[in-house]
Amino acid sequence: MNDNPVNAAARALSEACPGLKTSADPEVFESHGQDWTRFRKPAPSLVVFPENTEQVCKLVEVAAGLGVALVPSGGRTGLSGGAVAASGEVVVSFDRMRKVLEFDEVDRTVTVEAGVVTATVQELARQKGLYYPVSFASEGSSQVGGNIATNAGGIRVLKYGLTRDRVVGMKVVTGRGELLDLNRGLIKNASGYDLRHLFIASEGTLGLIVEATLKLVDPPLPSRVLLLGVESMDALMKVFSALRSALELSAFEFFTDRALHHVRTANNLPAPFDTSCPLYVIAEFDCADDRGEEQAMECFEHCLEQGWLLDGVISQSDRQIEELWRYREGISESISHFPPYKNDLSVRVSRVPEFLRRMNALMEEICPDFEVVWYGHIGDGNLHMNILKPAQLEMSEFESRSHEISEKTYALTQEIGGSISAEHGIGLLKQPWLDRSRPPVEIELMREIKNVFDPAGILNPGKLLP
Ligand code: 2HG
Ligand code: ZN
Repeated sequence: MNDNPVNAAARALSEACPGLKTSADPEVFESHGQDWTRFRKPAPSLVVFPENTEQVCKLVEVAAGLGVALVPSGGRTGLSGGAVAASGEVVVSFDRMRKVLEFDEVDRTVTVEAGVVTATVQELARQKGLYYPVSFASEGSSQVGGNIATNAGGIRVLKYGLTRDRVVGMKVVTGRGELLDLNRGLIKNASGYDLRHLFIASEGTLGLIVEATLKLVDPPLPSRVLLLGVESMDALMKVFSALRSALELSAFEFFTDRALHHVRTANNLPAPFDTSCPLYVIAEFDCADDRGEEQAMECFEHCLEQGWLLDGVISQSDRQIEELWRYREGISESISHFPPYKNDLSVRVSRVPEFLRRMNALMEEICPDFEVVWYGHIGDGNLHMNILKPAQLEMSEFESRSHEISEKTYALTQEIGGSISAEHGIGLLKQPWLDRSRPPVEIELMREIKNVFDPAGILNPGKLLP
């Protein structure tokens, strides 16, 4: 470690926390100093690996005293730079806090440390005959603490809600080093401000989540998946209404022909059916018996007759369900090498067609030379817009063009009453545009809240808030 002031502070921090595992290995800096975004070079001064809550409390207390900035780090699958340490911060990894602490059969809850991987919670629920419904492509490496810090969504929000809806208890260490034990697994708790919800989606700026109690649900009924091709957004919304009234939908996702092209090329997948369509829908629904399938087929026929559908398939087995989902779940990875400039936009579901129509016109006007790939959780009004970097364009030039595009995209999103982040968070990358989603009075209140919980300003500085 060079002896500049940042490194000296990191060393002082490590000396004041005996027993705390640390690493100054450049490879660990590279792996733990960033998330899945590739727009900032990782440059932490130290990576620390606490093993229990006491160590986290001590660490925060010492860091606050020394004025050392901490960047909490989970599975590092974030897409907004929320876990990037690019300015000599100390990264706090939860990789060594992976204990499943308790399963309560009566409460139907599981209590885990922050570093437990999402898929582990899903598997544990399954073993207990229950279900943890938060599901997304990075569930195999994302961690519970990170899910809570960003209020992770995914593909089953339509039926089961967001991570926020699963958290019934949480232990968190504030920027003052105090340990809060919030809500304690209660269903009803009308005793004033529910601080738990302040920490959900706070992106590590108010406290470090060390433990969570998550509510599980009944196991889902057997399901079926429809992969459908449609001509237009208006037709897609009509199909959504029809399916929603006839079936118990657990997911309703969309992607464009460009997205299909990339996911097929990257994974060598066959065309899902003969007809080429501009837009595709993947809908999953509960289907306990033959009657469920009949209802789905009747609805499918009705949509075809109305001219809303161009083509489609229905899964015939669990294996085919997995195969059909690959067309949607593999998209993000299939374009990651470009790299893409990501946008995670949300509008009210009723305004999706207008938004997409106006966005497409805007992209045509301001960046006809860029390939724009759309997909997302359209049943929740959440659209992922990925702008792909042309191979010959320098990264810096691509970033500055993407910023210009963001200005216009977010102005339109604001006009439509939407949000510039639906489920990926604001982080470092979207921070300059927070005021496109939140009015000045709210940002000021957020800043005051930040000061209450983190008066020394050491928790994930530069993220979320200006
Ligand atoms: C998804 O829904 C993820 O696939 C990633 O949220 C979105 O790649 C993206 O932009
Ligand atoms: Zn998503």
